[in-house]
Amino acid sequence: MPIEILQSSKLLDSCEKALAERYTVYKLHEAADREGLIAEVAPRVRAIAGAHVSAELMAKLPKLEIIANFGVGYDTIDTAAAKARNVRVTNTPNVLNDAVAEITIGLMLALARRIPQADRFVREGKWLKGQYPLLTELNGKTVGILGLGRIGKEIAMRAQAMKMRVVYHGRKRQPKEPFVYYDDLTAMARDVDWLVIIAPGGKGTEKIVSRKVLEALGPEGMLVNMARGTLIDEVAMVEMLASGALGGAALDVFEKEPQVPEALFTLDNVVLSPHQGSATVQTRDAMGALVVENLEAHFAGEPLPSAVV
Ligand code: 8YV
Repeated sequence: MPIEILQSSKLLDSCEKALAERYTVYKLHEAADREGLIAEVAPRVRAIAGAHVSAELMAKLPKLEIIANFGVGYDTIDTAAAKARNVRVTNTPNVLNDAVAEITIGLMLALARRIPQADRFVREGKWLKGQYPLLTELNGKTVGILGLGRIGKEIAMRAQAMKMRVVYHGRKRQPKEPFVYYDDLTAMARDVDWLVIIAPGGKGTEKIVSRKVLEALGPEGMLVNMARGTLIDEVAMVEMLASGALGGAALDVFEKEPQVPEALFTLDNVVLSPHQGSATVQTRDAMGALVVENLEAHFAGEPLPSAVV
């Protein structure tokens, strides 16, 4: 009898195919009658693949052994509840580091030189009537990285290639890293030209980029969020971008995405991106493969390639 698993969110075709070859998969995210499906399969489901798994859902699945999250960030999985129930949780680290780091630099350049706006300027025939404004460069500037983890380090390396000075803030100093460490985020924001957010989401980091931090970054400061919308006081950010109290922002993630505060749509000092940090075929394929590898290892009784619980 094949092992029965629940899929909790949309996955790549390659990943769904690999899962279907190995397991009997029930697609919860597509179910017209969600509760009906859960009640029917609950006595047999041993795994969940995908994101968004609450304590409530876990409580309905007495045979649940493992949740294989699609994504490095697992803030939509209640890991405390999983731990309490002896349910393992895995994520998809490392395979997305390069993709996220590349687009971070891309968005920084897009914001510094206002590349999307420049494209619109040409298309709208405005170049025929005048010059595009002179803007800024990355070289010579200081970037503060909030969260010098695996992706943060890849961003740091690429920022150095852009001739930027790198400093960082995180839970603790990493003595092996060559960059200056700030134990205070506001102090770092005051000293940098760019603040790049690449720390995990979840309760521990909610709104840590507060109004006070944004004020410290100031009217010349540039903000880049590649992590989760929850890390920023979004209301303060929108207000400050509109008033000029904050210089600019390149945003890949939002508090209630795909809903984006409409006030941002009219602002010229903002570059918006639809949560596409890891969104390349190559990287999403690798993330999907890691979801499958974790499940296979679990059911073979082998060590999990990337366990978080
Ligand atoms: C998402 C991400 O997983 O890995 C993460 O934490 O934010 C992304 O790679 C992706 O949006 C999944 O759909």
